[in-house]
Amino acid sequence: MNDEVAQSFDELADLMQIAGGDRFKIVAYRRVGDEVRALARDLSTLDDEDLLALRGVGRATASKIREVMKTGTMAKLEEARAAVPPGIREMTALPGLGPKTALLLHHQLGVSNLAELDKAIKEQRLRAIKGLGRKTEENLAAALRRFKGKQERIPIDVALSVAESLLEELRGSDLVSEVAYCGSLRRGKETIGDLDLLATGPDPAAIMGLFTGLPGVAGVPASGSTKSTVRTREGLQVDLRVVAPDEFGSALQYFSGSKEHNVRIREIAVKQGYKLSEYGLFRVSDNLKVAGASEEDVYGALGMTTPPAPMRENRGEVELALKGELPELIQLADILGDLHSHTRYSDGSTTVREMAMTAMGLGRRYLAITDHLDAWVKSHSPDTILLQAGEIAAVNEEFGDKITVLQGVEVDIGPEGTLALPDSILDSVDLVIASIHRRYGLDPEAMTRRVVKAMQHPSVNIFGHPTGRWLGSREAAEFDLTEVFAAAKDNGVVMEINSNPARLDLKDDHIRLAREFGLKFSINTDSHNPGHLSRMRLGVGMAQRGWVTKPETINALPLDGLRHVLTKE
Ligand code: DGT
Ligand code: CA
Ligand code: CA
Ligand code: ZN
Repeated sequence: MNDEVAQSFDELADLMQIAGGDRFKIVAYRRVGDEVRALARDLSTLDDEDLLALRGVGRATASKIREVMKTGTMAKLEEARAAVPPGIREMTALPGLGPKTALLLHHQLGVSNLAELDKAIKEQRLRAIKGLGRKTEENLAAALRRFKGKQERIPIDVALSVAESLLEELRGSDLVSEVAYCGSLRRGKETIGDLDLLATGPDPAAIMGLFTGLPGVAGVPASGSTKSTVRTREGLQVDLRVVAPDEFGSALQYFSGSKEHNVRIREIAVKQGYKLSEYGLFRVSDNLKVAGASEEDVYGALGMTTPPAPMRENRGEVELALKGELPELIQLADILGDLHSHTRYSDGSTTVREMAMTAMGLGRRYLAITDHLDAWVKSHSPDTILLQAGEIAAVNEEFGDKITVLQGVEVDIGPEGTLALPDSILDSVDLVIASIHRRYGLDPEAMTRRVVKAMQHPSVNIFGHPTGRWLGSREAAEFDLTEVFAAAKDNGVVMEINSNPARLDLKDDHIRLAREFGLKFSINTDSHNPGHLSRMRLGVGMAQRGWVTKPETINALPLDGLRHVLTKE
């Protein structure tokens, strides 16, 4: 609460400064901001007398503080927001560009948004202004480059945690009756362009005030009475729309996308004599609204079951929904264990016991430790495997009724398709993941031969992070997926869906192809520390985008069923 109030006063002071308001008031508001921020107690615990005792707080200011606490904004702030062009406010979100400079640029160069600022910098027009100079121009150019870089697509894990903290703030307010995220995040895409939030509540303008003033907000490119756009500290752009309760479902449907899915659904609506928009499903003949409050109502009125959001890419889900034959997708709650993790025996951060305790806390019934043991075995001795087996046995002794730790290895597939550990070791462990970690760039034929050969090794259970893609830095390796999937099927090798947000490998299209071959999947976290163990949901999201069901997921099996799969009959 204190932060929110302090920020409102900071923003008010910034805006008044841009607009050329009373200097004494501006200084006074800044002081109130500082005072409130420095307060040890939460504002909500202060009575009027306490408030008035704060330095620089008189009756008028005290009532402004109360106003922000009650509504999330204040009339004076809204007035100031309306008086300053949104582009100028956006400019002040740029590090190193305060209201004074923004105003100077506006008056001297006619620059009134970031795009115009970019142009002015490129034309070297800033350095000519008295009080700015070449150095400031260069600094702002650098800040702008960083800022633009941040506007690129954001990894899903970052977007998800931003969305969750925004949702928590909004849910915590009496102003908000219902709030949800939609767009590509709800569909579980691996990267997110911008975040789309949807809310309902009796006073939309007050929700907007609350939203644009949230602590994580670094800039407000646009704000209106039912739609605002903010930029968070992480550089993520977030749209919030407030709709009426009887539009929440149709708006959720619309803004969840994908666009391609929506186009199909709207065609179906038209064929049936309806018109579908974010405001609801309307009968064309008399404009009667037939659905809108929930997504199920909308799809139901069109004679369809509701496709889970990750399926909504117009890849055949519409036809299945019309027939009522949508698959039951794997859910996070179905996952019983995790089959890929690392400890100090290779590049993990901690011990078998620590990893097991965290996995147990997440409700996992089994955890495979799959260290890269080739280096150990080379530099120490094959006894390493026994040493680790002993450690695992002790942990199983301690926690055995709650979680079972399996001993596995993640073995490197060499350029020729041979495995980097002796057969005696591969034979002795519970499970073998074979992965490529080096030499991704072989020509596609050589890559295919390499992978197929590895699949044929009788000890290999799982093909780890199959294509080796690393989002933003390494493309998927090129090989013939159909040949590899066929070989995996012949040899009982399971495909990994790796939950590392930089990998998410296999990806949706490849998963769907693998499913056509009848392959099974293991959704793994590839954890290198205990914190990684909770990224399972990212892998489950990717599995859902590939339409994976529970029977296709080996780590949804109880332990004895899993062991059966691992022994390959
Ligand atoms: P992103 O933000 O690039 O990761 O992807 P989305 O899917 O979140 O796309 P976004 O934010 O542009 O729009 C959110 C949803 O709103 C989108 O999935 C479908 C809907 N939408 C937006 N523009 C259009 C449009 O022109 N036509 C239709 N049918 N739907 C749209
Ligand atoms: Ca979006
Ligand atoms: Ca959007
Ligand atoms: Zn690994």
